[in-house]
Amino acid sequence: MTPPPRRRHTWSLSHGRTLALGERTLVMGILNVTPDSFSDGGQHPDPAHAVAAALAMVEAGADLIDIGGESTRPGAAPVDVAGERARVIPVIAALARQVSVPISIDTTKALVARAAVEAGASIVNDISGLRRDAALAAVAADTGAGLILMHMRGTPSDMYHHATYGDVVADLAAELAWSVDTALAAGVPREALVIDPGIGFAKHAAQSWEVVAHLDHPALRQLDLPLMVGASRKSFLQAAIGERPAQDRDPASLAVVTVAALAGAHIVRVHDVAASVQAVRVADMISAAALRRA
Ligand code: PMM
Repeated sequence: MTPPPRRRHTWSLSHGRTLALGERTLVMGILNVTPDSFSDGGQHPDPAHAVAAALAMVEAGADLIDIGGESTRPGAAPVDVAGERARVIPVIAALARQVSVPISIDTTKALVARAAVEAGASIVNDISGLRRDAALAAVAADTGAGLILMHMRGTPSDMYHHATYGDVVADLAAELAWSVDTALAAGVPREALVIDPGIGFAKHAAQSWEVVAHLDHPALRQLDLPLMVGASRKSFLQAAIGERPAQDRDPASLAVVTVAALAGAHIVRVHDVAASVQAVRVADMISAAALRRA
């Protein structure tokens, strides 16, 4: 087994920061401050509780923290700008004062993204790949924030109606290319961009497995951008391990983290940070050993 050599990038973030990508696999810890996320909703009754959870993830080795205030669970109640801001901004502001790792805001709304960057976030994570709110690209352009462009179709409530593909990875790469072009046209520098195939979003389980199996697909590599992969606790894992509640899917999530790191992912987005840090260190060792012999 010879993993593909991972391309190195310098990720340009707001507040004058940069992050080296590709030297080792980075771990992004997930902090959902929602009452109803499928994997960890309702865990943080107040901002102090959420901040403590984020600090524990940093202590466990998280390289980044991703904070979200709107559940992406199909059928979840929508939250308006004011409601989403009220959930995430106090947590971001408090956390930014206490940690040096970059904070990312998981939102599709430009107004939430701008407030989050002003409060100290340096990355915007848009699961819609600029399809929900065109103004979000301008926030990244104006503030210099890093911008994660994830692939999905439709909205979380109707996305499975759109899950028809020829070659799922080639198709999602072509649609990510649209997101990339849209970001560049709005003035976001290429160095600010990271792409994400959006496992589980507008993809049935078999399609998500196909994405996991082909993260090194030429169509994705041709985009020549850093790759982030998020499979943690997602329902497609149940095709392998049987029906289990989300919080019991961490061992399966870890197996995908390892595969993604070996396939060249630059960042993995996870709930179980401590275990994932060990898994990516193992994968990085294997990659380095394989490349020495290649
Ligand atoms: N998955 C969820 C939410 N946001 N963002 C990116 N970039 N990639 C993902 O795979 C992704 C995401 C799903 O919900 P969760 O926060 O409960 O894992």
